[in-house]
Amino acid sequence: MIDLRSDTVTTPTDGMRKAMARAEVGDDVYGEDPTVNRLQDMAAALLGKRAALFVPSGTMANQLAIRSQTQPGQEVIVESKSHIVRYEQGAAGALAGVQLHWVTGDHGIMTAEQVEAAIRPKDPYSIPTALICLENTHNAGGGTIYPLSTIEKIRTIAVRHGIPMHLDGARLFNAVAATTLPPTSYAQYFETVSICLSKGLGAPVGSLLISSDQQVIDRARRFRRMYGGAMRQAGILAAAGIYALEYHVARLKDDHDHAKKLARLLQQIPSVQIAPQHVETNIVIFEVIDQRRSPAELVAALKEQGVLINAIGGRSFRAVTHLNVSAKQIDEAGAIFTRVLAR
Ligand code: TLP
Repeated sequence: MIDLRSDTVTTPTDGMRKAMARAEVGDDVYGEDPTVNRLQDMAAALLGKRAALFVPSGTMANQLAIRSQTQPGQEVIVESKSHIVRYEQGAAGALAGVQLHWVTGDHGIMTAEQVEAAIRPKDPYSIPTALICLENTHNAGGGTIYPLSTIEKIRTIAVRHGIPMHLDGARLFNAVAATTLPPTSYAQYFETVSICLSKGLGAPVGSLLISSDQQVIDRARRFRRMYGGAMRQAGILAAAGIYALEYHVARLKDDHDHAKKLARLLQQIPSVQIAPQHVETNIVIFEVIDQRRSPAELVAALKEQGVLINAIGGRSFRAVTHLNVSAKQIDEAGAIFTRVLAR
């Protein structure tokens, strides 16, 4: 089976499993797990920040960023197709008590003008804007890379209004691999950044919230406990994360080449609508015009032939490349797509 549903389906490599088995551990609620501490220090240093917190999921990292930098009754600016809006089960409202202000970007990318227009005036009637969140790469936008110049312009506006910024960098290292820019070049514009180890980087579990402000991380540590995310001998998981950051960043480039190849193969199928120039990293979003079969039926027909993808609403589908999919399997997947979709 060629599983292109997500890069979250990756499984630990032999080298990663060995690192996990060897990991020195302690009780992380006491701050005594040396491997967790090493991962946190490593991640903070990589992004040029002061401190980091290891958490079970990307969702928790984003939610801790929101909870730790806002007060109930405030507003957070987010892109309308962002993970925070679409896939976090309303957590920002339910857990942080904030309201989300959606801005619709182009392939997930908001302009500085749009962000500025969304900032509420400081008057007795308006809800205060407390945080601006960007997503890089943008998942539902199609793995889009945020242009650094756009981030810089948004930052200038945020600073002018005294509003902190959070980056959902679940796939920040895909942007890093694609642009060859250092992670610090992106991270410098944000008070907090979340990164996921369990997507293209291939770790089984784990994300980090990273910040330039030790107090934000201290608050996030307390809320992590509140949200049930404080773990004990988590060094076994952190060891996988360290291994992922050491060995699996450079190879993300292969996933991007595979995604571009897949996009070119899909483009040749008459019923498929795709803009290969928008495939910038490891996510391929395309539409299938098929009057006879529903999206669920198309997914089932592809599965029967050995390819798994996700239907993501309307006539759109998402295929994601990752370390468990080889170049040969991309060619095989292309042939299966042609066979099933051209039918
Ligand atoms: N994305 C998953 C699904 O939840 C949609 C996927 O298959 O792509 N930020 C971004 C940009 C993400 O894409 C995801 C996961 C998360 C945060 C949350 O990470 P987890 O799943 O670890 O909570």
